[in-house]
Amino acid sequence: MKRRLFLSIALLSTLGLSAQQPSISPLPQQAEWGKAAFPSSASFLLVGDAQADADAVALLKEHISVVQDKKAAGSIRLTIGEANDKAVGKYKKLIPAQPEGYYLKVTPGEVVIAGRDGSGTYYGVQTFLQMAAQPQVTEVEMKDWPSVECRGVIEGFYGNPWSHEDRLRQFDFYGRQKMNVYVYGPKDDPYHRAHWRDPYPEAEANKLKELVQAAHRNKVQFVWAIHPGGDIQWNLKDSVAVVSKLEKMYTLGIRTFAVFFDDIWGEGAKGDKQAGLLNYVTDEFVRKHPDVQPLIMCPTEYNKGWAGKEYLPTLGTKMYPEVRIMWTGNSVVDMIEEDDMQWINNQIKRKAFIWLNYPVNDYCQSRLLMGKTYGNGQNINDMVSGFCSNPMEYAEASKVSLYSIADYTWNMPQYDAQKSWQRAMDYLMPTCKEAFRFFCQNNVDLGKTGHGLRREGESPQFLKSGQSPLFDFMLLDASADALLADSVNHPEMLREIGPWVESMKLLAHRGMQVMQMSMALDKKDSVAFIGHYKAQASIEQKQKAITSRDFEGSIVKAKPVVSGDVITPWVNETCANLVKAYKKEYKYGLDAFPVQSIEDGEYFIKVNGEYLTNAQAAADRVGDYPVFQSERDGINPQRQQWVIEQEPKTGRYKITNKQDGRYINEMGTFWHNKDLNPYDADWHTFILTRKDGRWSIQNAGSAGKKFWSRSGNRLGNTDNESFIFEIEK
Ligand code: LOG
Repeated sequence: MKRRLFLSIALLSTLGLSAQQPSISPLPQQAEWGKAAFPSSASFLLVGDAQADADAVALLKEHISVVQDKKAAGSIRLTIGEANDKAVGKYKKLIPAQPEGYYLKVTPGEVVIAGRDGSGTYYGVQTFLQMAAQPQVTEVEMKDWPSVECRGVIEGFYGNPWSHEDRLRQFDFYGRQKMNVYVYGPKDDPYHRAHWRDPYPEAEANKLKELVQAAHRNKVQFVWAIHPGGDIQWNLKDSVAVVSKLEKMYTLGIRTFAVFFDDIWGEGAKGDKQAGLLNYVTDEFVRKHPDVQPLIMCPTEYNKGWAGKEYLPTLGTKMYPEVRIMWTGNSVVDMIEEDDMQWINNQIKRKAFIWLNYPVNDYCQSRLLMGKTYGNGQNINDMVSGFCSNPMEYAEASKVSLYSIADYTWNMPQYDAQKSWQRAMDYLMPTCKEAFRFFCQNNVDLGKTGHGLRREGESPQFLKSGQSPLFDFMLLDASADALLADSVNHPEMLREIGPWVESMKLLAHRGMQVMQMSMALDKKDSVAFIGHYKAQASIEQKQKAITSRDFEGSIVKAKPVVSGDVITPWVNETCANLVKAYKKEYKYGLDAFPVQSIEDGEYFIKVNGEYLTNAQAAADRVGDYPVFQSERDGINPQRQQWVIEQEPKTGRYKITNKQDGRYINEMGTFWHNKDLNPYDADWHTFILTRKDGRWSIQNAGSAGKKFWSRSGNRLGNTDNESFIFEIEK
């Protein structure tokens, strides 16, 4: 076969007729393509279908036309089955040895789909169906198998859990993309975490049961996780409570379970106790059900940054070796590389099960992470026991990255992040490709966050065309319109990204107004300048009013930001600079601009005559706080001097200490560590209001709306506005 195919490829290419090689995703491990074999409208005579994996056969029959009569003219023989089935006996040696592998052969008169096991056959069918989606099915001999044993998704974020329909759509998608694990652990499902001891109410239990069946139909293991660490007591009663909850979940059809201890402290965080519980559950539950898989656990010290000396080795030595241990990498949000795997595997004496915190956006909710999935090592497949991605609460939008997670975990050595990203976008929005790609390119970076991950390449087109930015704004506007119009074809996607699309449109309009401000200033037309300034301000108001997930009971209501790394700051800064330039030359219309309540400068901040003082100056320290002191500091007066300046981006005020430049955060604490906790205008800025000669200082932006108070000898927070601060030169 091989030689014949080779010959025909050579012949075809000399004739210039080489057949279109279908693009299969995930990329198969080995494939030799030939010429067109038969039209995909062909009908098939099935052989072996009675013994073969039932899900695989059902899937196949859903998509192809089948004839019963052996002699039906023109039909193609399709042989299907697993390694030990008689029907595929002839091909047994050709089937890859790896679990879930398959052998697929297409010739003009025949198709063979032979799996190592049921999943293998199922994946062979998935590949064949991708080939049959082209007008012609192409000749091929293929051997394919996964690089990573457990590949998939962990619904493990804070915020609105996915809906039932979201999950059903996910499972179909995982089946098609050959992902085989879904871990259920939404932080805000009360029966997973806060009320882990309680059983699900009947209606919810029934829905879960339906989900489990849908997952299994798609060859996806449904893993249910319990998160007991917040209030667990290390006694028999609570160990029994865990087991009996798992027993209940078992009756819903679940066969793989996980126990999470992330984001807790105190008693629940003890490694030896956790290991003891996992061993107990293994003895009393897992080993009593032959069809239950070994447990998966998420440790408390789940990344290197948080790992002390004892905790992980304790798990490594005390917990049964079959228990799989999750790991997020060198930090909470990190991409995974070979050295990192060596380190953790050595600590825990087993292969870590990766919990990749990407594209999860629960800690940067204003951004959608639609960019390329890159940065994971391509040689770690044998060092992991699983690789799962924690996505966004936006299920459909997450598929851009999840598609690549599937590509990466199925065929790790040949993973191409850029190509995979492009295929993902086109696959998800086939009727609106250009606009969707453009949208994704403009929603890439996370901005500065406590976790530090950044994503490169946002808005690559911006200001690069050599044309006026007006051109970029027109493109943003037109793409937004195209996407909104496409909501008929992709209602789920548009429901999720809609607020960002709207925001993108308004950003474009605002950008256009700012361009006109600039032109008005050039022409010295103050009336036009003020007109466009007001227009952009009112668009900005509209933009700020957009809220995602604005429904009753919503756990997270996000304020969308588009191109938060490139275009949004450009528009803000350009606008602020134009206003500054205008103010220098013109008097007309000045009251259109926000009033600056206090001039930029250096001030003393006092309460009852006592000075707010930076007591232990040190530019690189975080976590200490300024205190009130009755004496003026005659030696280092800068310790009591505060630089107050208006942030052009937000119009609010930044407060830093003159001595060491550290800023005060919303808790009245110094927080300045350029690497970990960079200053962020959206977080650590304040609103200053004056009444009767004294000031109130209010948190703003993401820090909420509390007012500063005095609490003992330091700053505190209160809900009530009080004008207690004296701010003086
Ligand atoms: C949580 C996770 C959350 C993620 C990103 C783990 C193991 N736990 O910091 O639920 O979605 O980070 O915010 C986490 O990652 N804690």
